[in-house]
Amino acid sequence: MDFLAAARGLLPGGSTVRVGVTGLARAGKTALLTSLAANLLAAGAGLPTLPALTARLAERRFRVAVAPSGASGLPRFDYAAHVAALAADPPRWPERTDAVSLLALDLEIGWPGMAASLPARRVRLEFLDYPGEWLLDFPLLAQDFSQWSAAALRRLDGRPEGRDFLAFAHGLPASAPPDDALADAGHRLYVETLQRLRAANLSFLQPGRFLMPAPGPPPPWQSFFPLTGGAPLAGLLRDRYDRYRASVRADLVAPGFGSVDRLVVLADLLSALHAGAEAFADAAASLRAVAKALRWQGGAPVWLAALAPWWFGGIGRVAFAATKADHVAARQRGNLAALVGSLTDVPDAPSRAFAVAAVRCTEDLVWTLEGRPVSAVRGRVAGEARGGRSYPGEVPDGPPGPDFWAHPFLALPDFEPMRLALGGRGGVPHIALDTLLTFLLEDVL
Ligand SMILES: Nc1nc2c(ncn2[C@@H]2O[C@H](COP(=O)(O)OP(=O)(O)OP(=O)(O)O)[C@@H](O)[C@H]2O)c(=O)[nH]1
Ligand SMILES: [Mg+2]
Repeated sequence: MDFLAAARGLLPGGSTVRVGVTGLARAGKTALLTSLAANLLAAGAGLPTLPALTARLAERRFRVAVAPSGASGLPRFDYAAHVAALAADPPRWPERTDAVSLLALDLEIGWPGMAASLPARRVRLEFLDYPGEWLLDFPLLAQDFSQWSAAALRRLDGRPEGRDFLAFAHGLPASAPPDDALADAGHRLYVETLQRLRAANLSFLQPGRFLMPAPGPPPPWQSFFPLTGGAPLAGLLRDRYDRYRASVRADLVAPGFGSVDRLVVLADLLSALHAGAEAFADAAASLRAVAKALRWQGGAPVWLAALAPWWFGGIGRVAFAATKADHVAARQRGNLAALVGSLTDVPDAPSRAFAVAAVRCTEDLVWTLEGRPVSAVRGRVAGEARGGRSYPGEVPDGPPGPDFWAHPFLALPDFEPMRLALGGRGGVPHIALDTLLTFLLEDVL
């Protein structure tokens, strides 16, 4: 694998490494891609923005440029707009994004020592911004309509967010006809339910495309909802569910996506801890489901690897990363990485857990609280003139037990990004992006 990757880089056209970056809405995908690009470009200009990575390169030549889009059919990641937002005065966070986009960088990596005069290797590094909601559709491929419906309805049982939808579904007579208007009405109520559950900080919400639709007008077969029993309407919903799954499968093998060689799964676990036991359990369940879908790669069900070779066939490395780690003090970040690791074990692929901050907004400080030193962070809270200190509390190093939830946990202020030098050309302050990149690209370097 290492040899092959290196050998491909010797060819005149160079090699391409494609990294999928995924995570649920607000997990931090856009911030991460923007910061990776800014810091790689700055490192290519000789600045020490990614120390762990450049240490691997020793004294070799290293150049980085944003690649031209060529004939690619995928929308481009709008790097210029995102970095301009971070570099503005006052700094702004990048806008929300949806659907898939691609960021491509061209790397030139020279040879060490005596070989330094040989032509440099060229590697195209492609990052694919992929909605995590869509990843949560993979488990549906292994569930038929009645299994999915039973599970989805069970989940809503007794929840206020699902009251209107459940009243509708339970009110349908056994003779309900396969009627478009009925299907549409139920679908609308079900989507509203999912939106309310998301607002209540839940994250294991399926089908993912109901919350993060593919671009373009919604196809009629997307209008379905979970329903048990033998009404003729259920037959129509089953057909539509099957069509939905066929489309998930087709997306997976669409040539535009090509093959993903590496995957980064981002999770905002600090917000989940902050939101409480139920939100955390749900976030943990979605991460486990994703890790489980990846586990299928090497073993059963093999059919999934055959159907979706680009996701499941060739992923060489998987990084699971807890984001926004600048909210907690240095000593807590090891625990945060351990917490992600405890939820995501992928035996068949080299995988590692990280705690990262793509855009570091704080600095560490030691604070004396009731006469005792505690490690805390300090940063500027959005809308406030002065910097504030924050002591967010202890991060557990594994799924927390009932004791943990007895105390309110973690203040998570809305920090403003630090001011950037040179309009972003000096890089973006971060935590551990260099170790993350070094893990992903070890064999390429
Ligand atoms: N403190 C801190 N906050 C961050 C960091 N990264 C992201 N955030 C916060 O999280 C928000 C969401 O980040 P995005 O990068 O837009 O997340 P996304 O996954 O692209 O979200 P969608 O485009 O909505 O799917 C940002 O607007 C920031 O408020 C970070 O490294 N540190
Ligand atoms: Mg985004």
